[in-house]
Amino acid sequence: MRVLTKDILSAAEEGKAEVEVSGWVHRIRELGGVVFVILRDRSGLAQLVLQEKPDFSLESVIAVKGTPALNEKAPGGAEIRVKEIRVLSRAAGDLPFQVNGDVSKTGLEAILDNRVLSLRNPKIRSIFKVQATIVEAFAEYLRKADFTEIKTSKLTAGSTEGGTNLFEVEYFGHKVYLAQSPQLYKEAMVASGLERVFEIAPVYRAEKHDTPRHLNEYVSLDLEIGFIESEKELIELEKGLLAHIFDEVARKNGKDLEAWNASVPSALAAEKAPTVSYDDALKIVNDEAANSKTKGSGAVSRIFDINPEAERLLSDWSLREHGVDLVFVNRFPRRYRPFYTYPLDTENSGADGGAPVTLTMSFDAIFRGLEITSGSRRQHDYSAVLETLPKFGLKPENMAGYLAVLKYGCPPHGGFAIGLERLTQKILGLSSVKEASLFPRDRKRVEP
Ligand code: AMO
Repeated sequence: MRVLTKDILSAAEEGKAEVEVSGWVHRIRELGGVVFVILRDRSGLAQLVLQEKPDFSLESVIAVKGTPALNEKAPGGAEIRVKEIRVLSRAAGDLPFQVNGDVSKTGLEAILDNRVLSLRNPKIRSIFKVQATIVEAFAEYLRKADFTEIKTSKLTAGSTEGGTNLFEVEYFGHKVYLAQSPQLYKEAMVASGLERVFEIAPVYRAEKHDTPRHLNEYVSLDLEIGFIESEKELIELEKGLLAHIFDEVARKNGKDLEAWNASVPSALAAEKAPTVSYDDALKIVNDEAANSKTKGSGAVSRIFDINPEAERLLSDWSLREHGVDLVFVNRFPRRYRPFYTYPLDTENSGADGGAPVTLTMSFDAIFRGLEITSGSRRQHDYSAVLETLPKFGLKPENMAGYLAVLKYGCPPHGGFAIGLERLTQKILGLSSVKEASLFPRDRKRVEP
């Protein structure tokens, strides 16, 4: 009977005479004439006891038959005394990556250069088990709330999020672009009458930055919803959604969290995350920075924007004041948001008492010092969008499809997008977002 390594203990306890297991050779150790092979399969590790020297090397794929026996010293509390071995695939002896090594001591470049092998390391693979739970929980929560899942084209005629970071694609003799987001399509699907939609798909940003927070291709967890009045409803929706994701990760990925010495906020804590306006957020970060200066951590210059440093300070503040390092910032000035964002009719005096600034019904979610979400209510008024496009360097004639959505009856609507790799990174405390992408694309990496 073929079993998984995790079931060897119960097979031993039940006194089964023989089981079969198969997997990869994780480790080989010889001790006083006996050979111990640690076998790895999708469920974990198991000890095999062999009487003869093996004729296979690490990472070979084998199937063995033998008797399960209790042994407290073996991983999982049991082992298999092997009677028969079949080598299903022999691995070459010159492994370029030590799969069974301590990856916390391995540099990111080595991990990514040897991606197909580094993904065999159980700790590294656990990142993608957590990621799978996030995706599942995101979809599950929204399906229950009557959302419909959609899949939209990743080839577009133009920009949605700002013109500079587009990848061009040669398309039958003319130029098209890889989608920066499903923004305009998800809005179209709200207006199609579905009203509530979500999409889980890769998007593309030709960012030149090589930072721990940027990928050139990432998975966007997008949603869009009709008949809202302001971004505040979206923030409430995201709190419930994140609370569910955190709960599911805690329930399903206990061992994976343990491997990274990580934990998720409780659902209750996520629901209590504060919302602060952009202006208040700037005051908070400057106060926080000034306070840390008086504690002697060096000179601090004024922060004028919610930059990475500000995101970190806001998270610290939220953890201290509200018990959760998740914070929503809303009401961003117009200049920071894309053309489709709904403006507020009130103006503030400008963060530093300068010229009046138009604010928007927009928000970001910052989790553990990193922006994981952007969202907003959208401008659904056809003539207002026509007026706005040129101010953002966009040509109405290139956006006929989108404009038709607004021209022929579109409800007030809004939505947001969570970066899947960033959320995974922050749940597990990974130092770079690239670690949370199976095959990350950055400026110098399109292989493997
Ligand atoms: P935005 O451009 O802010 O908004 O992206 C939304 C979220 O996607 C993630 N993200 C990234 N992750 C990794 N690498 C990148 N280069 C990268 N860029 C963005 C972040 C970010 O918060 N259409 C809007 C969303 C909306 O309003 O519905 C949009 O795409 O987590």
